[in-house]
Amino acid sequence: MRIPTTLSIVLGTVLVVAAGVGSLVLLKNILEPKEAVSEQNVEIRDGIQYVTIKARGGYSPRQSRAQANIPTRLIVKTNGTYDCSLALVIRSIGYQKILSQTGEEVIDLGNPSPGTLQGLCSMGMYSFAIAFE
Ligand SMILES: [Cu+2]
Repeated sequence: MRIPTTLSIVLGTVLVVAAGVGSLVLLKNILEPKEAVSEQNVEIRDGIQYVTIKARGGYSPRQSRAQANIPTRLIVKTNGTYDCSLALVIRSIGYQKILSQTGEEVIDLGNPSPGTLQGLCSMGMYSFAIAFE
């Protein structure tokens, strides 16, 4: 019965390691809520700043920080979105549109001045804000 014993030790070790990794991932998700980090949705590529917001059951992240006075595009991503976050309004730039249920809407914001840009669903239930600094 040597081989089965070895096999069960190996399997046991694999299970313990897998459980350990699983709890670490769980712990990491608890300790680092995604909402807390907004910088990850802002990137500058080839001199253009892209701010990405997900729209589904509201907008996320709700608060973002970006640089003012550089060419900026807002990307609003939908993915099987059927709620009113599809009805996007950005009053300060006179923008209003019903987005497609799955896709990416690219909105040219020009070179935003310092200040806060706010997006809302058409009835004002859901919102997001981007602080340009
Ligand atoms: Cu709404």
